Amino acid sequence: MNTKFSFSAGVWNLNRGEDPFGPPIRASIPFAEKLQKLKALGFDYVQFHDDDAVPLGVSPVNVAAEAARVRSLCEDAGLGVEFVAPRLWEDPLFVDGAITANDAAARQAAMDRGKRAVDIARVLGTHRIVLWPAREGTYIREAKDPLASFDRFVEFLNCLLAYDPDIRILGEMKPNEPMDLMYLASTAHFLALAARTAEPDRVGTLIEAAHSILLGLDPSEEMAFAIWHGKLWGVHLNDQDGLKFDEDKSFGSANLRRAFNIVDVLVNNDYGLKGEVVGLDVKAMRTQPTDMATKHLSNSKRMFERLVEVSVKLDRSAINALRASRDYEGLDALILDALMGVR
Ligand code: XUL
Ligand code: MN
Repeated sequence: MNTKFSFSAGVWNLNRGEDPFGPPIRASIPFAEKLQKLKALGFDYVQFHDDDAVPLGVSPVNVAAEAARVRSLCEDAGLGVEFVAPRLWEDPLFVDGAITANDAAARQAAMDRGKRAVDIARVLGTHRIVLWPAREGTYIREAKDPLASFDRFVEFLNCLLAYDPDIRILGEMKPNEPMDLMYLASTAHFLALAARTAEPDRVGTLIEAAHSILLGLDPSEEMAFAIWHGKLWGVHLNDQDGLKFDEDKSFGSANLRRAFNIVDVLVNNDYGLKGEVVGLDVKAMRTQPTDMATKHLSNSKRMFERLVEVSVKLDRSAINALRASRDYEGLDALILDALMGVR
């Protein structure tokens, strides 16, 4: 059982409130100030996309120096870097996907971009590369050959694994958005693909709660399955109110019991003891003004910590007795009482 956790968030979790239907409505927060805010909120790590850390305009000879400057800013703020994620979805070159694009030149550019992200990660002091394969799917199924696409995934992963012997690749899978039809919609798909790479032991997952929910699955069960494989190397906790767009709501705000089950699985299976971090991929509501647009982070962290207390306090022998007598109504009531602070 582990009850001591480290927390992280991405620089994108302090954003300007833009959405697909409206422009930014909050002032942008300078980078160093974001780090200070995260530290003040009790966070230990920060997460980056490759170009959050080193903009694409920086010439290749200066990438390492710029990454070193970012590392010192993080160190000055008292934060470590949890991971770097190559942003393989924005460049017009990746319009048809990066890893699975039909155009070989785009696939080569994706590998080059992935290697650049590894270079940045090395300087920032992390061996975790998170891969959210955003455009690796299709709008219509006839557009790509699925078997060739799976081969291309393996080729991409093998390329990065060969490039650096220390990195770990964490697939963060999502079933839809921005694409209608994604390849490898679930964690289980990615784990099955990982087994076909050159080094399966270096390919694992980061599971985002909202992504599991969008898939119609329970996140705690997806996380348990990854833990069972020894491959839950990161989490993005948040909440999601049904099958809509990816909402990134504060953790526990839509379904408290689902959040409890996530925490309970992490607590009871030693998540964190090998350096795994609790990431909170939450967005402030668009209505929040700048000075109040950190409460999504503090509320999510507090919710996690309170649910750890609930998990620790649960009467496990009572639970075992209720399981043994198959009194699942009694078990249901015990959990609901615990969540309401009654037991
Ligand atoms: C997308 C998402 C990303 C990844 C990092 O839904 O969650 O922010 O976490 O690329
Ligand atoms: Mn995420």
